[in-house]
Amino acid sequence: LTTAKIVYASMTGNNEEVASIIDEKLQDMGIQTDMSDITFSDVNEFSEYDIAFMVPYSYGEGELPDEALDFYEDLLEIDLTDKIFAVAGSGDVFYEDAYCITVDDFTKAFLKIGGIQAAESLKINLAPDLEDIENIEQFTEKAVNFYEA
Ligand code: FMN
Repeated sequence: LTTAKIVYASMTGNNEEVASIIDEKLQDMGIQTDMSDITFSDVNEFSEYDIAFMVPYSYGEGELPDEALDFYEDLLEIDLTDKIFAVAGSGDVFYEDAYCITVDDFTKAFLKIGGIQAAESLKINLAPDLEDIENIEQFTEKAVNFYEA
């Protein structure tokens, strides 16, 4: 596994930060990365990388973020059979049942199109604190080492 694609959706920066932590960890592990904002990303890019990371925020108590709608619909139209993927995202525990619901939505979407989940989906409350950073790094490492585990 040598290359990774990270797509994030972030309005106030928390998920961009989560994506950056994943990106840095991957680079530390010697993996070539490409990180992009969902608005400027195409679902077909995932096919060109060994592992796919998705990092969305959650909004509107269960609705997808507006700028994630097209991407999500497009994702369901492609075939990512046997592509390993991992989803992490920051939401707000205030939303209780809808906490990080978009993380769950994308996890289900990747599974539906044949993806192999490389790490348990990770939910982060608001801006990542020190413990979250550690968890994000572990999540990243676990995903990358999926086939070695
Ligand atoms: N967080 C959730 O976990 N579930 C939600 O349903 C949800 N709805 C939101 C609706 C509104 C109007 C706003 C302003 C925030 C909502 N959030 C929800 C919280 C954001 O997902 C959270 O603040 C997140 O960290 C923002 O990420 P960002 O900084 O990358 O934009």
